[in-house]
Amino acid sequence: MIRTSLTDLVGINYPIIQGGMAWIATWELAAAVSEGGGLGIIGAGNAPIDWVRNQVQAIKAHTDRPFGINVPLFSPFAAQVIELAIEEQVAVMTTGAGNPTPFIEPLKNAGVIVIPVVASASLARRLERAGADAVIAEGEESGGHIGSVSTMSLIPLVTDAVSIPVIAAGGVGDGRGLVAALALGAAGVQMGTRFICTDECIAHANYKGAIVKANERSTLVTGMSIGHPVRCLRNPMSREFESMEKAGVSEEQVIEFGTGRLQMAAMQGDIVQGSLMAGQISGLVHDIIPAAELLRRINDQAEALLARMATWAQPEEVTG
Ligand code: TUI
Repeated sequence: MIRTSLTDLVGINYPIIQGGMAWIATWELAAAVSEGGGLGIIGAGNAPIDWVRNQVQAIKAHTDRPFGINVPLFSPFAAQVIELAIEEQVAVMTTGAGNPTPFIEPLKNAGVIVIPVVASASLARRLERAGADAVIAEGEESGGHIGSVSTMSLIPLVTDAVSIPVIAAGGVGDGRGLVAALALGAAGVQMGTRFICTDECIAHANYKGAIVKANERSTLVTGMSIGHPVRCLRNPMSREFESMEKAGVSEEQVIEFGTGRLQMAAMQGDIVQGSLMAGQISGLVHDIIPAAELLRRINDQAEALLARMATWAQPEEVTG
């Protein structure tokens, strides 16, 4: 067992949490991750509040273990999702794509653990002061909406900036990634892309297949021109998006072109015209397995690696 300040804070077996991916991280995946000993997260995305409420009811019927809800703060329903987390006494609330300061106090007063996603050390510092219980530091290797600093640089910068637990995200897909994150000072990891390729994830088989097929050069970043960079797999849709941006089309046209594309890929399996949000770690994903098996595999790989690495440091030989 790898026990860290994250496993203690949340009450989980493995220091691994699942990313709150819109349209993809439904109760089925979240329940499987929580039952498997990690922290499952329901991704609220832009979904209306009734959808989120149904998801919470469903997961409660399938697991007694702690789980969380994620909401990107640009969702028109963000405030209602946070109210729901309070009402339903959800264990953990994670937020993305913005500054959740106004929501921290009400959540904490209700006993909800608050873990915002940050892409900078400065926001991490501000959120620690505002009462966040931990932060997820997400590097630009991640899929979906991203910041501009790599995980390798961001994690030590954030761990130096705050004393609350830091969870590393972006470019983590196996036990080596977990050990690397711990070495950089993190208390655990969040993985998104890797969890898409599990049996319980409801994402369309075509989406999972595209990730399994991908290599390290398969992703690109769209939406930079509208201040909303999103990493996704290269396909006809993202290449067209890229050329529209290069040609300097208007912000309205870019937004109109991009809207609804994630749902097309995740639900309908349209891997040509849909947006396949995924991280650079896609190249490392080779199979689709149950979430619990994935958690065990990553833990076992990390434990073996830690044990091996402990033998590397040799005491200085005394000579003469
Ligand atoms: O939120 C994410 N990733 C996401 S949300 C999302 S939903 C979507 N659906 C359709 C089209 C486009 C998006 C897809 N991917 N990750 C968490 C994250 N948060 N990454 C970076 C940040 C972040 C960036 C800036 C957090 C805070 C921040 O602060 C700015 C500020 O206000 O200081």
